[in-house]
Amino acid sequence: MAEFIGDYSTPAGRFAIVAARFNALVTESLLAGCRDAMARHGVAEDRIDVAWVPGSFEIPVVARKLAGSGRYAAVICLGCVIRGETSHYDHVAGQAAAGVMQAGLSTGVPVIFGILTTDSVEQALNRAGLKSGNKGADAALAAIEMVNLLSRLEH
Ligand code: INI
Repeated sequence: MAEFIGDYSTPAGRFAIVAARFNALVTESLLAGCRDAMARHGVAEDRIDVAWVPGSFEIPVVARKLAGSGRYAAVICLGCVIRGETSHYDHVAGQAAAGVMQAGLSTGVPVIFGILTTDSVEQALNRAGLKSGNKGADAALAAIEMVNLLSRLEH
């Protein structure tokens, strides 16, 4: 029986991060956490490109383009959708999630969902470097694990 698992050793290749400017106070912290985790795992800054989009709704189209370019081992998507009083949240959060999944499935490149979906600003801040860790760092680890797993599946 073969068993495959990706580890957190320094992965090969370049990485792209797609970050939303909406709720930038939160997404800039996610990006900082993501970059820090990449650096701690041996991925130098010059192996990382960052693309900024207006909001989380715009993340999938850019993630799809970058993932399909053949230039990146993984694409990491960072955003923050905070529930308001209208159904806007559901549309933005739902379509962002579906689009990120679609970008990965249609290209075969890991496209990581680092988009916070929270009920409040406090919850979002807690997940962007306060009480609940930094989901940008978690997204970096997921990307590294997936790149290493896919590499093992190929060899
Ligand atoms: N975009 C977000 O990333 N987070 C949000 O909380 C948000 N809310 O609540 O409206 C949001 N809206 C903007 C959206 O992503 C698009 O940029 C906009 O609709 C233009 O297409």
